[in-house]
Amino acid sequence: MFRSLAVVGATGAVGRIMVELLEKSALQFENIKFLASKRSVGKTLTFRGREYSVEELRPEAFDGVDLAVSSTPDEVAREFIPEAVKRGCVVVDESAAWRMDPEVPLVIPEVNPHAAFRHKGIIASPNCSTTQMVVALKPLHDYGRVKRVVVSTYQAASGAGVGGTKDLIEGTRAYLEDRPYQYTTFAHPLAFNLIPQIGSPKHAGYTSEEMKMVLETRKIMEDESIQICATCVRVPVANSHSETILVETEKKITVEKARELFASFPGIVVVDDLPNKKYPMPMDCTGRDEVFVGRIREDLSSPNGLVFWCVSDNLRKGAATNAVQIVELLIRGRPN
Ligand code: 2RA
Repeated sequence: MFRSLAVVGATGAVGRIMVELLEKSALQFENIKFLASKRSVGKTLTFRGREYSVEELRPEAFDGVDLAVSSTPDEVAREFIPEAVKRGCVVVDESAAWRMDPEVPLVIPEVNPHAAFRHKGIIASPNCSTTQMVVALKPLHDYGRVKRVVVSTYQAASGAGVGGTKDLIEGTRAYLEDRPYQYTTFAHPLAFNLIPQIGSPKHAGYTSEEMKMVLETRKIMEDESIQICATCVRVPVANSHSETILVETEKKITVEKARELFASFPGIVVVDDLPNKKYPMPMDCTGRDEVFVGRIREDLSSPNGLVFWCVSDNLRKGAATNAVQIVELLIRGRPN
């Protein structure tokens, strides 16, 4: 049914990883094309030993395309995705443009695969900070029903795009050489600093990034009663987001049980050995497709509280990997 594929935003940071993951996957397509903004037209891309020219993202580029996987800025996704759908193409979208549309399923394949098959042409992939948290919450929710979550994030510079990474590297260099640097992506210096704002002011003193963690989590978990308090912070880490997650469940989950639940859930790796200084760290998780958890302990201040540390590559499971897994899910077909 899906014979031809387009990768939209193929030359961007997430797009490049999508191409790499598709190349390594077992997926086969009769036709594949790579689309990007005018700026990238003429660039070439090698895919499974063949060279492809990057084509311009235009509505007509979707003629004859069955399936697209897309990573673009929100405004581009708002404009082009309806054009693709009009032409019979199913789009897996990494942007935030369509995530909260009630007609659009928001999917993490390990968590709510069934939702993907309700699509009307668009399937959205969640925000990076939401995805890793929800993967970790799902086994706890299935066992003990999650009632409340307090999460603080430590988000890497790469989450803000290539400009974010450049700001971190150049800003660090300038700081060490004691010369000024004009940050282009961040509103404040990131080197040797933290910025407790990601996104724009959105609701009651919370930012758009924090509200994504609240609203997207409830949509994916199909449970509007889950209470979530999020604080999102940009940290001077190159790649991979980290989170401290405090979860209160209806049924008590002991540390041993949590470890067992995490370890048996697909896509989660437990690294939890405090005496031997073993826990997930951004450097170790970069380039990996899983969600890593560690520092699992009881919350000493509440009867059914559990706290843990969660790290994942924001460009991979937080973006490209999840989108490609949705493509694999669609091709594999509905779970029984
Ligand atoms: C960030 N979560 O890290 C965003 C990217 N979607 O800025």
